Amino acid sequence: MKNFLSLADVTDLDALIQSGRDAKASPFADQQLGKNKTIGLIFFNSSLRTRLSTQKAAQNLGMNVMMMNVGQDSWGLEMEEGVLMNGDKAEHIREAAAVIGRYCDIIGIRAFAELNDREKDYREQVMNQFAKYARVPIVNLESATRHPLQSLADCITIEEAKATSSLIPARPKVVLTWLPHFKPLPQAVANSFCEWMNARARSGDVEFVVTHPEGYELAPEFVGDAPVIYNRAEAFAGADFIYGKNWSSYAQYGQVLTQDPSWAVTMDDMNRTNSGKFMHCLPVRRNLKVSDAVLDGPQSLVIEQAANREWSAQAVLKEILKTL
Ligand code: SN0
Repeated sequence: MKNFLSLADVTDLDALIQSGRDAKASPFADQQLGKNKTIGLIFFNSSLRTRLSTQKAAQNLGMNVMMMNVGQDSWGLEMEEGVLMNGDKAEHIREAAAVIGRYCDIIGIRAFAELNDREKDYREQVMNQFAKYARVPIVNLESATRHPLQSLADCITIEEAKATSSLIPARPKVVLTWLPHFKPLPQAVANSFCEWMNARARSGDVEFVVTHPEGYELAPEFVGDAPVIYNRAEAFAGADFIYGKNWSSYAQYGQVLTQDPSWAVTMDDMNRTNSGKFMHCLPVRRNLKVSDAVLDGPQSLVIEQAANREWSAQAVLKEILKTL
């Protein structure tokens, strides 16, 4: 694997999921692989799981880890080409990426959607500029449009649940449901989840449906062939996994169109599923998006899902290290 920017960088998804599960069973089996190799983790936005799980995964592989918060610890970075740099950004991505690439064997980058200009966000400028100028492999730690390490952890979590519960069928029904929130959030987690679940649906490993209020349609390239069911109760019926996420509108880009509290997931909703499990990438705002009872009950997989971020990062770093 040369870069890990999206699902397109994965040649064998089944093998990558298995590699994550193998890492979980035997975390230090590849300690020599990353010896004397350095990963730089560059954050333009806040992080809890991504930061800690990627650091841990790299250390499990014997790597050295460096971290930086752009803007706080470093100079503000200019991403545009050919501009007069007389604003607040003191350093250009051309130099910054090239220099970080000289210190690091792999660079992980988190740069959320700004949610002002759809064309700009969906062009993935930050990720692409790093990939262009760093000259070392780039790992997406959540970009403007995707969060593939999360999606891989979600795949691992679903396969693990299938393997450990006789109640979950071989081809479970997985439902992505929109949740209410007062703040405009990126579409990245939902986009990626669709991209990866559509692949899992094509290989016969899940049945995948999406439900959200009208106006919250995701970009067509991410929804793909997944059925979109506006009737929430209909979508939840018979579900084995409910995957909750808030996102802002793609059509009316970055807007909060409704905060309808009836879209928050409660025990009444879970009781309408097939003894379904609840998933969320975290952070989650309790009782705004999901009730305490759902998060604290046996149906919640959110902590295991977050734990699996370590193994998804380890599987990806291992694939990249093998090519260095
Ligand atoms: C981010 C998002 O993309 O939705 C990161 C998820 C991994 N989530 C948030 O920004 C939540 C912020 C909030 O105030 O609830």
